Amino acid sequence: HKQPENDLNGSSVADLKRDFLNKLFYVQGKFPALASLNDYYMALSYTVRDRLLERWINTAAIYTDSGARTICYLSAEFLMGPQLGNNLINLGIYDQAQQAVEELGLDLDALLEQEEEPGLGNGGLGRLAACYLDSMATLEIPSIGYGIRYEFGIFEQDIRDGWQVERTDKWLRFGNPWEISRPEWAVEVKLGGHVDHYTDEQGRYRVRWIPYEVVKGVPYDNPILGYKTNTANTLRLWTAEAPESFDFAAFNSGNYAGAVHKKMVSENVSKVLYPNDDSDRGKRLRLTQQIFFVSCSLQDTIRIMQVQDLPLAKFHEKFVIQLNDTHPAISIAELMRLLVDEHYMKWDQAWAITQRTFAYTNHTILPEALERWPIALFSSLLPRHMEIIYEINHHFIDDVRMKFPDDPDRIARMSLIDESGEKYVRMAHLACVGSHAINGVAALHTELLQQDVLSDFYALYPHKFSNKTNGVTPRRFVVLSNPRLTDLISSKIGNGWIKHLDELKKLEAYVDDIEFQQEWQDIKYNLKRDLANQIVKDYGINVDPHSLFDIQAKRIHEYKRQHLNVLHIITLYNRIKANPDIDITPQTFLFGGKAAPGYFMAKLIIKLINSVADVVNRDPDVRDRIKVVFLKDYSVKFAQHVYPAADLSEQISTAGKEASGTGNMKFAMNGALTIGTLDGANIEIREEVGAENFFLFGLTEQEVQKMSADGYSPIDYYHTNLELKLAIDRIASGFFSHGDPELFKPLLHTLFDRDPYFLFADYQAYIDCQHQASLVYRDLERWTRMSILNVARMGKFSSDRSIREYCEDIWHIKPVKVELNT
Ligand code: 26R
Repeated sequence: HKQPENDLNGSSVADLKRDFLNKLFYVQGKFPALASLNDYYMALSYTVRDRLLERWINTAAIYTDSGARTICYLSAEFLMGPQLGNNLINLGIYDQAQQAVEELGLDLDALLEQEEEPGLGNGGLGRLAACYLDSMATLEIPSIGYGIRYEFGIFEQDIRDGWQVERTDKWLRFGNPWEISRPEWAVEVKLGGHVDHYTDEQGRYRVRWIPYEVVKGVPYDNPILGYKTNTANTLRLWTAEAPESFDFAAFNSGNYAGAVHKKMVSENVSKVLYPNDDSDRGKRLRLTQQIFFVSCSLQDTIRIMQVQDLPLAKFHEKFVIQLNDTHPAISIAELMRLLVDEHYMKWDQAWAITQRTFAYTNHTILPEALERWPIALFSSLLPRHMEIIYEINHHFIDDVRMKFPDDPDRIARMSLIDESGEKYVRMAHLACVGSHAINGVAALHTELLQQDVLSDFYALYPHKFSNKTNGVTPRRFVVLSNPRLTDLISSKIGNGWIKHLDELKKLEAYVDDIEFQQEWQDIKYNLKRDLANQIVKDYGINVDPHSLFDIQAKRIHEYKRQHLNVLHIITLYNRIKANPDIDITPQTFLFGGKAAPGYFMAKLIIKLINSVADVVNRDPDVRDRIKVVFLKDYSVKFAQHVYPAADLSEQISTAGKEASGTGNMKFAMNGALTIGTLDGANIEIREEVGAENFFLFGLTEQEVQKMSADGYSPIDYYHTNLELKLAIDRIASGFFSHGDPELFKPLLHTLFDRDPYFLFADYQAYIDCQHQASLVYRDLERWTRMSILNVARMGKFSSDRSIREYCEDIWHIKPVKVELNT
């Protein structure tokens, strides 16, 4: 598979310059005087794409020729972030490209800023999928990511009068240079209608699903380049289109023509990403999206088997399919349907294959985020899948009965169908029954799955459970985001750490080196100054780069407790008002994150942050000692400027609620210290960096449980803690809302009434811990040593480590080397 003779592969500055100008002329159709920044961005992107195509094509060829075992990562979300910079890094041509564009009078940073990122995800789960693709390619693991090519990704966030306002994300507006469509591999997906059970001419029992409508799925392929390897895997995203013609013959009886004569609304299916990450019960279009991308992807895997001449009986040997939460869990019924109905496999054999194929990752134990679909909706959209799920359930309940005789309560609890009131399909139960592996995303989270949310399944299938603590890719979140820190680290310990993050340990040798500490501080200071400059530009607010940059950046959620952070800020403010000459460490509080458009309380928290910011930033008594800024439209692209500039990373969720967190890792890898609870991966981060290098506070998960059980009374804290009372009263009085005491009432009411996330219970511990952090920050040398040690000890949290664990314990896949033949 030799590349055609040409010079599109050169990585010298001269080659890049020449091809860049070629792309500008022949692809963008512009000469330099007329070219826009976007034309330049496109020209450079196409130049880079040429340079990865040989790897991409060779990788596909080698996988095909070798029939390599492949992991399919099924995810409704892939939050990829901008591609150009990452591809330059992974190709190892970043510096040459920088020089090439510079010699043409352009600035690489400006071109990188031009890219509209594909925001095809909400937050943690979607970004984790993207980090895992990077690690799988870097580790040379044959893999395909399967998802949806949403025409509109996560909404853009604007702030008006302190409130979040959503705008449509038209990320495809100026074209996407990274994707290649593959219309020849389009497939059709059936929806609605009814099911016929009949006997064919040979007297065989057959099932025929006559749909109400059919949607066509067209794949768009995106290259996923490994870091300095020849491997380029594929992210295959499906777009929904109306089928040109309907294949009536396939349903082989003229009677059904009327049933499919419906006007198609097909394109709607992949139109927009659902921006909820809490709950969206019973949205028909959301279930349609799930079956759409799942069916397209499974049909695609069957096509691949056929191309490689493999019998379907070996499906589970060729493929392992990882379910990124339950959003693709309908796969289990869909694979059964394809094998049994369309390929006439016997049920038991199909079921054995299905169970061996799937593995399920759970990402949340918040009850409201556990997916369940009303039976009526489910069977009207997926009548055949409903039948299959009943059949699976029937077999499953027999198994449970065998192992636990005379235990009807257990059967009711475990059934795939919730029959306690309105009937629902429980997607997590389907995922557990249909998979051979089930994992949580941090040690505590897995523990809670086993002891609590999925305890019945743990009792039945203990061997299926394991923990896979999340990780993040150091390529994007250190090398690309923080080149200055990268250079300093590499100047001391070489650059092996970029692929083997444990090597960061070698930095510990320099922790007492005064010169190294100084360079470390200078870099952090410069990064903070850059962010400060951006903040003046965007918001007209001056923040002091010498102040402690305290950052909370993540989706807005009550369980993540951005409002606890606000209570601390108000407390500092109150102290200043009571004693304007008080000696406090100057501190800059930065927030970033989106609220689900329908999540009123989250939106009110954004309004509160902005309202407090308005007052604090303008009050002359404060004398600029504390500043508060809400950074709008937080995205992967912007995050890359935020993590490097942080001193203190806020990871303050109620213990037991945050499955893992991954932002916590990205901050720490960039030298931020963490203030956090014993929740999710915080626990493991603290274990790695050492308790003395971590600001810990708050109730443990067990204490939270106990308090809940014993009856928690938030109001008692309000009445006994004067500073807490003052902070709350400030809000309640209307001080931050132009005298309106009504505005924040719903928020305060939840706190007084139930405080489901234990803000009041954790308030004092948080205030004390913040105080401790602010004192340490005054000793800059001590802080710097802690910062260095945090980075040196973050090796565990590379997504490479996570992927190695998945490969060894769940997927049983080994690397496949790709050679280039030019
Ligand atoms: C059901 C639907 C509305 C929905 C629920 C939840 C859609 C999306 C979500 C997002 C959840 C599952 C999510 O992003 N979870 C996060 O996964 C990260 C990666 O594992 C964790 O780090 C993080 O703690 C967890 O909240």
